[in-house]
Amino acid sequence: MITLYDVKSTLPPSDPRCGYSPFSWRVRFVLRFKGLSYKHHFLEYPDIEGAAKLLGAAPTATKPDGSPRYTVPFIHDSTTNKVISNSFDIVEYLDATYPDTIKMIPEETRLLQKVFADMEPTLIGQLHALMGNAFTKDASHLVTPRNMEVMTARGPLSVLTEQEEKENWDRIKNGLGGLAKLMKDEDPFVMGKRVSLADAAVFGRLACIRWVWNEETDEWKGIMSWHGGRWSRLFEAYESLPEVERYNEAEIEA
Ligand SMILES: N[C@@H](CCC(=O)N[C@@H](CS)C(=O)NCC(=O)O)C(=O)O
Repeated sequence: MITLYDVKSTLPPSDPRCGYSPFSWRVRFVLRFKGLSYKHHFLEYPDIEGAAKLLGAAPTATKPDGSPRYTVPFIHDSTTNKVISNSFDIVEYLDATYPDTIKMIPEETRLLQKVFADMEPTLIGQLHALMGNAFTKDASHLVTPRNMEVMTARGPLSVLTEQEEKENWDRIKNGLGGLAKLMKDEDPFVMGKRVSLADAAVFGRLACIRWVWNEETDEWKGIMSWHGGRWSRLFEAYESLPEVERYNEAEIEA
């Protein structure tokens, strides 16, 4: 069984919106398309480094002081006893280890997938300011107090004027619109008819938006209608597949 380590939020794991990290959402998208079951384990920010070190998950970046930064997602695969961190490396590992499942980094597209995955946040537009602003208001209840403490210790959360909020949403709409323009209208996925990691990257960002702006909000309804409803079809493609996530409420509460 694969265990996926993710950031904890206050939503119960059984809530389909539960999921904080766009990078973990990439892996969840891939696991569902592959039909691989996984156990979802949630950590608060202060516990990520300890859990990663205990399992032997490698750091994925460096902090400003030069020390290693440990991040989620990382996975432990009990079948192979391997521990892998970094969403791209996890997907590459899953492709190699489960060759009978759909390849998310198709042959000879490794570099292209990597460039797309790395570029995705700038391609679509940064969510940072919008999310910070939401966390100072209606969405504050989504973040656990310990996570909030870490986030605010790193710098004050953005407070945006209505005009700035609008500009930030426009940037996201234009980013996604630019991508939509490059795709053929009839093609559901970045590579055309074939799903790949690039779609997981787009989906991950949108799933993170849906965590903060739920289905009832004008923001989410807007996104689902943008660009001919293309992004709602991406969600339908994911949601039409059988659920592969397993969670244990008792463990989550512990
Ligand atoms: N390149 C990494 C990025 C992962 C990442 O930035 N994860 C964030 C959550 S969205 C994290 O774990 N941050 C922990 C921290 O900053 O202390 C990947 O693709 O997996």
